[in-house]
Amino acid sequence: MRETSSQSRSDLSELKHPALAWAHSARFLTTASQLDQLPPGDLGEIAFVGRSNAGKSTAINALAQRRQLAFASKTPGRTQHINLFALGPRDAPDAYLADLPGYGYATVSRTEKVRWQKVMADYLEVRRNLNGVVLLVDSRLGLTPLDERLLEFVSPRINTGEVKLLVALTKADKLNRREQQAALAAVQEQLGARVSEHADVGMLLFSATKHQGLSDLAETIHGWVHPQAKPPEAETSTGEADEAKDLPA
Ligand SMILES: Nc1nc2c(ncn2[C@@H]2O[C@H](COP(=O)(O)OP(=O)(O)OP(=O)(O)O)[C@@H](O)[C@H]2O)c(=O)[nH]1
Ligand SMILES: [Mg+2]
Repeated sequence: MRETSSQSRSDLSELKHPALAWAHSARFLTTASQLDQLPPGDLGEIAFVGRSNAGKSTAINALAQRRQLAFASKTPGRTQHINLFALGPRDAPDAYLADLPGYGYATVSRTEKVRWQKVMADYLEVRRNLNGVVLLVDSRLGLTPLDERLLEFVSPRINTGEVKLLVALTKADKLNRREQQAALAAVQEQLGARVSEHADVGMLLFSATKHQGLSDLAETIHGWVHPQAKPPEAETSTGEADEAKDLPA
């Protein structure tokens, strides 16, 4: 398991970070309340999953550099559908990004919860073009039993290496340095018990407000869908961790 440890405010210039420029191309494609409404899986797909309020939509907005591309809200449970975004050149998209509904939202009815759990489990198990999962976890809460349950759904595919996993510890701006390190260590220990040697699993601290971890997040997901691409060059000179380099070709 790797930790992507760039914690300083990154130099976010697109020239230095082709993966960020790619992430900025994200645009809304479609929304689906059932799996059969999703477009055929012709392109690699990256799913953003996590508890309600963990910061999924905010992270997508930060990647896209758009305030309201994905609907972020103070009211948990706002993302009720699978929202799909396209990435890459306008005339030749090369990946999909999926914002999945958050779980653990208390006031949703039991019937709704069960229905959504089924949709999520099915999505994670059967969506063939799924390349990677970004699991967003509030850094103040760590991995909760619901997150572990979600990992159970997808871990068979993670353990064969078919699907990659990145755990992003969100809202890191709310923690001091020592608390951030403790949060990373706790999640690392919990994940360690779950993943096989074939799994491609990473984790990073993330703050949408401070842009912490943003370029590393972009580079990781870019590497998942462009495994053959050369890692972006310039950031080696900034001394930042280069997640994409570590990925298998
Ligand atoms: N301080 C801080 N607040 C954040 C950060 N990311 C998200 N938030 C806040 O957390 C709240 C929830 O964020 P969302 O992005 O809507 O969460 P979500 O995971 O999409 O939630 P659902 O759609 O309900 O599943 C919002 O008020 C955001 O402004 C962060 O990095 N730092
Ligand atoms: Mg959301």
